[in-house]
Amino acid sequence: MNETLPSAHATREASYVPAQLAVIVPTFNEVDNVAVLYDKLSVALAGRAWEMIVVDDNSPDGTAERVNLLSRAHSNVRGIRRIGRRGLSSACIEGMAATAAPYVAVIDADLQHDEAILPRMLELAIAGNDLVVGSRFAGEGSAGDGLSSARLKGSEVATRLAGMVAGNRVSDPMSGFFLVRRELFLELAPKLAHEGFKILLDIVVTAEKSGTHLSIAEVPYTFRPRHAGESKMSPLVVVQYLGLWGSKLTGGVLPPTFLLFGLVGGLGVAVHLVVLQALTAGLGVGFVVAQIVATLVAMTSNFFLNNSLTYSDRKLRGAKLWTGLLGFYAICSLGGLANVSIATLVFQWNHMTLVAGLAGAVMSSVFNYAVTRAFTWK
Ligand SMILES: Nc1nc2c(ncn2[C@@H]2O[C@H](COP(=O)(O)OP(=O)(O)OP(=O)(O)O)[C@@H](O)[C@H]2O)c(=O)[nH]1
Ligand SMILES: [Mg+2]
Repeated sequence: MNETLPSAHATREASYVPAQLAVIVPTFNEVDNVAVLYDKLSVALAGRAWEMIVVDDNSPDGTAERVNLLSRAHSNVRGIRRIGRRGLSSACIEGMAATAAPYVAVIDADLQHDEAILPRMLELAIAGNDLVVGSRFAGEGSAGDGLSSARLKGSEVATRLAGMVAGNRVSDPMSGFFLVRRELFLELAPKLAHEGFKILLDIVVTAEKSGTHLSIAEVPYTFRPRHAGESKMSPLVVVQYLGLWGSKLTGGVLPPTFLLFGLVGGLGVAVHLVVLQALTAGLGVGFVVAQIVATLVAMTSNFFLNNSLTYSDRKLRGAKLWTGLLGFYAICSLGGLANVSIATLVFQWNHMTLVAGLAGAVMSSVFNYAVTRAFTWK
């Protein structure tokens, strides 16, 4: 590639030392943490060529402006500001793709991860490991006081589930603290799920699935309590994790968004039946009117749930929310037609009611998923 560069760019400027390590910091509302983290990284990585790349999803608390101030004071700080986007995994992916450093680490902004182990992690990567994981559960590592007992229990269950798809290759697959060779990351990047919170698990499973046997090292550390700001962990994040996990269980054949869309669809059936029952039995409304209202309520709740859960990374807001809802009604109505047509065809063919009904339901689910993904949450 270098041959094609104009000669002025082919050799390095005399005083310039390119970064050996890029530290990617995904942020959402971490205004009071980014400068403290930078200072701590500067101490931990003193004497090394490193850069910090903060990927901020346009946090309302002004994190990106704080990062700009840091960039004006330090040549090794850069900020990527994403507008109208949300998501931890995709932020990490975009940060990792934005550096020329041969080694890339990901660390949380809230100081829960111990930056002091980064030099050891880098040494292990330079020594030939593809992936080095900061682990709370290896050797002397511990979850310390960083997690409440309920969160610790949840984390244990999630780690065990992760082991089922990652083959127990790492003791802390839920860790958001790891270091990887940039080349390896770039190889895997097109196959990684952009949705969700758990990019490390995805990297391990995707590499194994594509036949790349990773050499993995772990460095223990003690997880600390969050420094400033609030956690973004929520029940939605847990359900999104189950979507990623289910997708990995199917060998990646079914994308996490399809599984979450299916889950929302299942809930929609329950909402429909409850509303239908309440209107007919409870309020004495006639069946046809009750069925129409129940259908509308279920479609509406499906839309808002998909917007917050399945597509939280590209959530529609403002005017787009309402045009999106109208489009969703239209697409789901077409999906209903597809359902009835396919079910009728199958019924004419084998006269088995349940099989025909199921074929229709599968048809409309796939239709609704594919078309809303292409038009509503594109
Ligand atoms: N860019 C970006 N960063 C995010 C997003 N959600 C979380 N983060 C960042 O990801 C890191 C981890 O998020 P946390 O809220 O600390 O999640 P956690 O560590 O699993 O949960 P706690 O233990 O409760 O802190 C932090 O640096 C967050 O600012 C997001 O949607 N976009
Ligand atoms: Mg945290």
